[in-house]
Amino acid sequence: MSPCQRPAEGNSVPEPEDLRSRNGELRVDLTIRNNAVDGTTRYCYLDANGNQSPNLRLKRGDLLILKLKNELTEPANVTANDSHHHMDAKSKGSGCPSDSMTATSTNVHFHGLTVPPVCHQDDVLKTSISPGDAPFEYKFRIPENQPPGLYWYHPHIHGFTKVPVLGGASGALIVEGIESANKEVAGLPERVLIIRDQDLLNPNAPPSKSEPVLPKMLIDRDGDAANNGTGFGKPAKDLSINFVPVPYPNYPPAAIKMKPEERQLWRVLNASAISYLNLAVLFNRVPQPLGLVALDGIPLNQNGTSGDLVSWQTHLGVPPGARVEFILKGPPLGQRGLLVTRTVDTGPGGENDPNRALATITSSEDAPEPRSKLATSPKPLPPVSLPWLGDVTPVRTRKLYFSEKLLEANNPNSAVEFYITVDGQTPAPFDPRPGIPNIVAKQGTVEDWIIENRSNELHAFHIHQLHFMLLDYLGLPVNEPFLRDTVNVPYYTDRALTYPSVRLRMDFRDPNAVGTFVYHCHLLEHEDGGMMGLIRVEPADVPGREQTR
Ligand SMILES: [Cu+2]
Repeated sequence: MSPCQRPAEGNSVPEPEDLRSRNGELRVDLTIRNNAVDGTTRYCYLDANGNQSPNLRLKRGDLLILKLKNELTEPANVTANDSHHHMDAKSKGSGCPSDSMTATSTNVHFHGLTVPPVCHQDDVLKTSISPGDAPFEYKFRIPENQPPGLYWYHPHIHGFTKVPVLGGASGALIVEGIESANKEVAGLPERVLIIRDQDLLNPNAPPSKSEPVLPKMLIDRDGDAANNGTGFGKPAKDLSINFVPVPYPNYPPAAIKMKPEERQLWRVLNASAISYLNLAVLFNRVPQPLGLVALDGIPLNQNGTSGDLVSWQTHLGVPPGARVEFILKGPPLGQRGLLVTRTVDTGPGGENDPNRALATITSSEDAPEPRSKLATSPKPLPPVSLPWLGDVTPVRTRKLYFSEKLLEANNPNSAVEFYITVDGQTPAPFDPRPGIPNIVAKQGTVEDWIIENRSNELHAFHIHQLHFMLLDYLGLPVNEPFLRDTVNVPYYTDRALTYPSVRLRMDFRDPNAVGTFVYHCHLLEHEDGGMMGLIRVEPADVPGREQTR
């Protein structure tokens, strides 16, 4: 029997099983498995009861003990791009330290958590678990100062990240207590929605008859449908919502039921390997207000000055890896809503992310309540102990840039290398072996980083272990009152006078960020193709010696 069963299209959106900490501890046994279906490979995390991708729910300060068993087999759809990163599988054993990074080895990255980048916690550089190994134990505490919100887990073996994530290897980790950070969500029922992408179920189908006729479909260098800039046509990947597929070409929506005009907190993770989302909820085709309260796990009022901040938007852009948490008021009785993703212009070199439906929202008095509800009268969170990042003077400014290179300059169909380069260094695909950091920072400091995009497609900058503040976007100050861990960087065209960029304030103050870890593009075929760099955060200067710097 295939272990990674999936709901049928058009099904109601199931809620992932909740695994909650008790008495300050959550013990979880997960097995990662895969199976081939129609030329693609599904992946799943299964808990001891066979639930796929359970929600891990912990409070600040709780201990997570996660034992991971690897039961992977060789996937059917390893591409050239993935296999050219094959490393010497026999050089060192598995566990950690290990450099046996193969298509069947695995590990876990806890995206967004500020836990140390060390073995058995959140290291992805030296941790590799092979099939047949004894269960590998992850064990760490959710930091007391981790903002409450939506985080997630997924494998992070360099060169082999896209295939398992595209296959469904991802799940939510929720740090409880968002209602303590923002009273506006107190008492609301909450719903965890994980949007994943996957290989097209109907790759050879013509577009739906309801769509305008487009010029010939183009294929990009990765073999996906290239961005046509129209909002229509074949997408690069299909999407699913809590594993209910919504396949091209007709996008039969999944189903969500709500009580009439009920307010709920929707916690949405874009766990796609490469697909961007631009979410909207339509009633009678009219976009409804979405009350954004948190982004990338961080409450919008994180800087402490804005009270119970709710930012009302009609659409929310969500790059791969990012999260949005928003208040939605359901449709009145008798009206039907539609959760959609609007088209994202990924650039001339990007993939096609067209308009498509994800789920219908129907209202009825007897609609079941979501399983989880936020506390009605929460205790307020203790104030953040460190000064607001926006008020701290950076010790330096660095510039990094995303770029791409055809391996054969005159052959547009040749393989592509993907780089993220510190300005002044030589562009090179990420190589984990030498272990020489591209950047050395010091704990206790903050730095400003300018991230440029010198390629003609979007990239999503992500760094492990810490969050950053978005200072400028395309040269314009935004100075957001909250932090992110993943940010879109607009694409370059040769009509532009300068390379598009974002300016970020990087926070190296937390001692948990000491160590060696990575930053990369969260479009996983770019990451696998080399768009990753290494940073070492050194311990703070010994007190009393600081003046010698
Ligand atoms: Cu990228």
